[in-house]
Amino acid sequence: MTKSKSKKYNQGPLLSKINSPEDLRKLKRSQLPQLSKELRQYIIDIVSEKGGHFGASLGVVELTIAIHYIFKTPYDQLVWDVGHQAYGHKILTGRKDRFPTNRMYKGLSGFPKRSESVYDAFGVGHSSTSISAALGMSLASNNKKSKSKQHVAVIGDGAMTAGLSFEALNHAGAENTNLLVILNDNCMSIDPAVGALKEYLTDISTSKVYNQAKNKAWKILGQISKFGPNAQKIAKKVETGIKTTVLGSSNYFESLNFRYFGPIDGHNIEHLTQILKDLKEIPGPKILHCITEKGKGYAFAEKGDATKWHAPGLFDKTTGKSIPLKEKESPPKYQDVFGETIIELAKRNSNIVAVTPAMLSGSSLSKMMTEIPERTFDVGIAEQHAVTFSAGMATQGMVPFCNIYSTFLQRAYDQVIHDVAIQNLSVIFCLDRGGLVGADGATHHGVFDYAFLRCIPNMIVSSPMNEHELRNLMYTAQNKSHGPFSIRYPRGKGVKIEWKNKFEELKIGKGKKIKEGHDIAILSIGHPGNFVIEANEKLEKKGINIGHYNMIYLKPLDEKLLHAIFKKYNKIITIEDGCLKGGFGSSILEFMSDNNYTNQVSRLGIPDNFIHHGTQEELWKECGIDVNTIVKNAEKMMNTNSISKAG
Ligand SMILES: Cc1ncc(C[n+]2csc(CCOP(=O)(O)OP(=O)(O)O)c2C)c(N)n1
Repeated sequence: MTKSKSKKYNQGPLLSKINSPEDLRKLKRSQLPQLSKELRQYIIDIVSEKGGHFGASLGVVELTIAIHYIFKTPYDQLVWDVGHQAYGHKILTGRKDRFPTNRMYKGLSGFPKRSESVYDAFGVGHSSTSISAALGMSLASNNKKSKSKQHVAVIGDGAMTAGLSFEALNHAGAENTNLLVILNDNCMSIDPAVGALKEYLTDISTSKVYNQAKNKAWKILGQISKFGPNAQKIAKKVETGIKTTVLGSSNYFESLNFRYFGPIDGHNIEHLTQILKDLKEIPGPKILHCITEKGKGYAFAEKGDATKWHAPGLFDKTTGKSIPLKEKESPPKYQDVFGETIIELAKRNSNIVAVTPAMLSGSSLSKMMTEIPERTFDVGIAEQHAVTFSAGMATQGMVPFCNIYSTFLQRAYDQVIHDVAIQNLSVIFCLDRGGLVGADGATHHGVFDYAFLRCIPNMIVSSPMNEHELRNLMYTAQNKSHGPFSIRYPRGKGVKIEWKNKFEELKIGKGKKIKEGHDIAILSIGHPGNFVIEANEKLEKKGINIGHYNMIYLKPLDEKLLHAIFKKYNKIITIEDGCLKGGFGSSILEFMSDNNYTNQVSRLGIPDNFIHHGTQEELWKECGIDVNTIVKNAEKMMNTNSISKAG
């Protein structure tokens, strides 16, 4: 881990003395509000200058302090869901001085990571895993007779909507373990929360009758820890009181056999610590419903657009204004080209619908939601459902564009095969954030999709090299029924300022010659084709003449073009921003073997290990798919005759 060479950030009188939760537990309870202020300010100071997730961590400052104050972490296990809200946790658990390196190359990870700290009980990044993981830990503790060990899962109302969370609640309710689920309810996912559970949570939080009864109940509960051995009996009585007087069997969590407590103000730290202390004495699965506010304590975030403050980029903390990157006129982001193009296509083709699992703004579908809401579906954090729902739509002749980040599609693999591909349904998968995504790191890189999609029968697998090709692929995919069709594009900007071309059909399975050459043929798929164009300029100066072929379709491959290439060039380089094992380069080796070619092939792509975080440029370099590595590889190849393989 690198230490930040940059400035020292003010830690405040209490925070400066805290290097572990042990230190925190030495504070008086009356000092915790002051510590909350200092922790919050430390997060604001650093995230405004270094970037990262913001609103979610500010919203759980009190919760974070209260949990570490009351529970004996790391003996007691604390599992964060998604983990984007765990900055306060990182700062309190020995990573305060390294926090300015958060999300930087070789710096702290932006998410909890077991290899980083014993306090990170479970590695995260994808949502809705916390209850399953904490339940697994709690049943393991039962087996090991560690009855006193506590297990706490902190999960947002957005993450609670996923099927995985429900599966875990369903299992946990039937087990007698020390499991506390803290529902951090801020009514927001990245975009406003959606679905019936949200309505339910709002009802329960605003019901007057319920809240009056709850307040009485809490008064009694506040006494529980003083009752010693009788605590359990008394808790049961209180619980029964709440159930029978107010909730009946209608409480969702109660009906799954959880003891439900709350809703409480998740920013009242004195109350929080008291309640957590009481809940520690109550055995079995419990849920504490906390109401919090995303961005709490930073006025601009509290008043502003919570979606923007989820991960606002760099900003001036005194004015709340974004700090724009110093750039001349630059090409648009691929995601925005997708967002504009789908509206254009949907206006021409009334069967087009857009589906997103909780990434409305991240996928640039917000504009379509405003303009054509009846054909735009945010289904919540539910990738499996998004795919099968799209399949259902397709059976009725709709043309679903199911937009899922490559990394999150991993969740819905069986749905892609079983619900879409086997039935050869025309679902168009737009896979955003393909390739190395940068600062979010290993949990978020979209590097496996080529390999896991190309082995599925009926599936068309494509990737555009630039904005025009993205538009043309989207146009081609919806023009007629092709069965499942994936279009995969990267995070960030494309290469064309004039991005809005006239639509043109890209014949399925047809690649493009970018440049004819004679020394080496470089075959690219997707955005890295642009690195090849840059590399070519350098190689020309070195007297190496390459041919460059942009395959566009990884499946079906343009075999006619490949035969021509394999006959003409002895030396071939493949490049992809996907995993080397089983991806584009592998498909070229298969073609070569199937057709008895013996050309020299070198494959550039993501090696067989998990790539951590950094800028995209740093990671492209680390993986050897950047311009310089292409140049070096070509030079090396010119000097060798044997078959070489990278990775
Ligand atoms: C499987 C999966 N899908 C999508 C995401 C992207 N994502 C990150 S945070 C987030 C919202 C989470 O909302 P919530 O659980 O309510 O937490 P909050 O940010 O409101 O604290 C989403 C959709 C993800 N991390 N994992």
